[in-house]
Amino acid sequence: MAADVPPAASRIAVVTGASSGIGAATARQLAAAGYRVVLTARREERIEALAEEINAAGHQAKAYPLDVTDRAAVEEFAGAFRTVGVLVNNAGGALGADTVAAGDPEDWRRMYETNVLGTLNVTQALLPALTASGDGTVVVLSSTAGHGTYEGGGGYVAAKHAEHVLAETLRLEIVGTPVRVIEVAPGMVKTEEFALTRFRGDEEKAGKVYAGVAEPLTADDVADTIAWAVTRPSHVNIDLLVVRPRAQASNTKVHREP
Ligand code: 8X3
Repeated sequence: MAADVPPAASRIAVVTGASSGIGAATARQLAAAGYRVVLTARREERIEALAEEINAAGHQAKAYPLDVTDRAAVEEFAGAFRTVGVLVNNAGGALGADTVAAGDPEDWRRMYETNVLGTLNVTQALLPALTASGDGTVVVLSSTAGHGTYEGGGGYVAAKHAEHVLAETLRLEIVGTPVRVIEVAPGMVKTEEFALTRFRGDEEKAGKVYAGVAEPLTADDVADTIAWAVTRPSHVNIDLLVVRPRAQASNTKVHREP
């Protein structure tokens, strides 16, 4: 870290989609690692409760309700910070598993908006504060769906590929500034909401995603990789970290016990 970097100021970590799953787990782990965590998500009650939990554990967290697709709200949010050390772009998700032939364009649009434009909005808005910290880190939570396709991946695979490209392009463009761009691409992660949201509340379909898989990754497993990548010395840039459960060799090759 450069000598003129104010240590406290470079230790704010903003996490989007912090109301559940990987976002919530990442917020807990970054707080435990010493960051002052700012939790953002649309669901205010959830992030308020998580902030209380983190503060009660002796760490520091604040909740700020935010819809990452609302550009004006994101800009207002960003205006509250002079410097930010870490931004974790986690908000997003999948809607539907239809074929390209049958996919609903509205699902595609919403996935592009939340995953890609959400990441774009928050990253653009906080980039000055990340740069001003003298030691900033942008994390983009993409997915193995951003690195290979599968049948029924449709708009989700397309959006995650776009997020991957956003991370790669940004890294090229800001090289020479004191900001790293880290992409974390998880494979099969069993969280309370991901598959359920994708299948619009259909528990049977959601359950099938993980059927017979002994140990899908947990939100904590992924948060652990994010916290590890973020806490490397500033000159070390983990460009891309792909993490899958042992039972998953590729997007389409998963070992399932009968
Ligand atoms: C989640 C991984 O395989 O459901 O990002 O697309 S997958």
